[in-house]
Amino acid sequence: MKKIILWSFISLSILSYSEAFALVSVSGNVTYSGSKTGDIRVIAYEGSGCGDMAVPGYATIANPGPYTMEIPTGTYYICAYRDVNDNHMQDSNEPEGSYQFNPINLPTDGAIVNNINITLNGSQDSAVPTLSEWGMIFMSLILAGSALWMIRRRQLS
Ligand SMILES: [Ca+2]
Repeated sequence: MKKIILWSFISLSILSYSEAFALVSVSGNVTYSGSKTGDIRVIAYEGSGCGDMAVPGYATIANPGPYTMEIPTGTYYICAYRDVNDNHMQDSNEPEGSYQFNPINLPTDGAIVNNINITLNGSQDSAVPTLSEWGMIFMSLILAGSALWMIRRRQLS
């Protein structure tokens, strides 16, 4: 009898211990269409926005795609950037993005939160808009067509 009580006490304390340190699993997808390379770091921030107070939980992925991180319960701004110069800091010229419904509230220990998707901006390294080959062919067809139409109009009058 004593053994059973002791064992239930031990298992109970293990249970409450693991519960006290339970984390929330946050996962999602990072998309990026630009040409810059480097590790993508997804970070949870407390406080008033991205870059305010980082929490220990974060995720690093080599390429755009799925990430998962474990963070304590709380309210967070989930943000990401591509660390082009690999200095583990977000610099001004590096692609960045944040979850569109920030901040997220994670009140439940052990919860699993999916679809915290982030799109990194690619505007700074996007190319100057140019006509594609098909665009050029289409443009010259319009030009030739309107020239023919004008010639015909002149001949008719
Ligand atoms: Ca950096």
